Amino acid sequence: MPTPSMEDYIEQIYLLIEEKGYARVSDIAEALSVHPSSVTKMVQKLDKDEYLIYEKYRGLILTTKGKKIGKRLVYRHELLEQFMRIIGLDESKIYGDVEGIEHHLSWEAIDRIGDLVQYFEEDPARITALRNVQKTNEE
Ligand SMILES: [Mn+2]
Repeated sequence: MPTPSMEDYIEQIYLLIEEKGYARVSDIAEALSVHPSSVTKMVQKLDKDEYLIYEKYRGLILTTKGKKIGKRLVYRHELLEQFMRIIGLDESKIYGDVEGIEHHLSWEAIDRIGDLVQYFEEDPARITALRNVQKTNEE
């Protein structure tokens, strides 16, 4: 299992490849606000653990294992953002809070949150009902 830090890298690399078709060390460093030398170190570790293949002058590609995990990590992040939006968290806090919790939930918790998101999205009246509770609690 990848550590939280490894998960952040795999997630970003997956997103970069999805968006641009490739992931350079400098792009990863910028996306994660870290020094390029930290990226190189981590990329070498991820290569060793077979999440990707890194060749210094040719860039990197995710292995099948890396792609599979990357896809799940991006899904998890997006699901948690949806969840935060449904519970009414202020938009400015959503990204930071998701980054803070995403590595610390079990996949079972993610699945159950998925059920909850689906429950609210199947009927917008449920969101309205929740907002009414929130309005009452504010008073
Ligand atoms: Mn994330």
